[in-house]
Amino acid sequence: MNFIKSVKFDSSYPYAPKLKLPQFAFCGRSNVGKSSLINAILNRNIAHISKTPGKTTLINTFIINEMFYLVDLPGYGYAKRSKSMLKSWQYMINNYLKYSDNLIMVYVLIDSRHKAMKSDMDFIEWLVYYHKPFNIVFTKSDKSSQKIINENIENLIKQSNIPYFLTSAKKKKGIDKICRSMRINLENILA
Ligand SMILES: Nc1nc2c(ncn2[C@@H]2O[C@H](COP(=O)(O)OP(=O)(O)OP(=O)(O)O)[C@@H](O)[C@H]2O)c(=O)[nH]1
Ligand SMILES: [Mg+2]
Repeated sequence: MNFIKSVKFDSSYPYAPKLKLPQFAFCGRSNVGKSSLINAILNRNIAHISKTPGKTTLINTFIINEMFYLVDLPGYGYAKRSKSMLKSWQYMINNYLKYSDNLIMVYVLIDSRHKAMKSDMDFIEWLVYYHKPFNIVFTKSDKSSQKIINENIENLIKQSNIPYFLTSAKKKKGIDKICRSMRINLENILA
């Protein structure tokens, strides 16, 4: 089941772009695995990955099947950058999400090894406040025990019914489920 037929790098934007086609956006703390997840979904190394947090500083967009975008956003909460730089990133991310009228889904990535942090919770609250559709994606499941992962999932999801995925970009775990869900979301908006 591969619904990815064509992939084209579109652009690296230093500002919030106004995109015309439907979009899936990938957000989360620096180093959580946004670019790796995008590569796993697209089944190629097209988004830049780094061991150093803060690699993606621009909004990178990829056009899929000449029909929709995957949007790789800079990570939030990276402490080693200056305060003013963090503010301008935050502003760019928030501005993009706030004014994009063709946003199908925001994937909020959380490292499955750790409890969600304050910056994650703040970001989720922001999405709720602005009525943005979002799902949670727990990343790097190959790096931790099932027990810890379950605790971290339970801690965040609790009784809420936010859909979530458990993934490993490295082991290609949970990737099919995300693809299936993306396809259903696309079919719904195009119907
Ligand atoms: N073991 C393991 N490592 C992963 C996985 N996903 C990402 N990584 C590693 O985590 C590091 C960061 O991955 P990126 O995909 O660059 O993370 P990012 O969220 O795009 O980071 P920024 O662009 O800096 O915000 C890299 O060293 C990846 O190889 C995974 O599923 N398993
Ligand atoms: Mg990145």
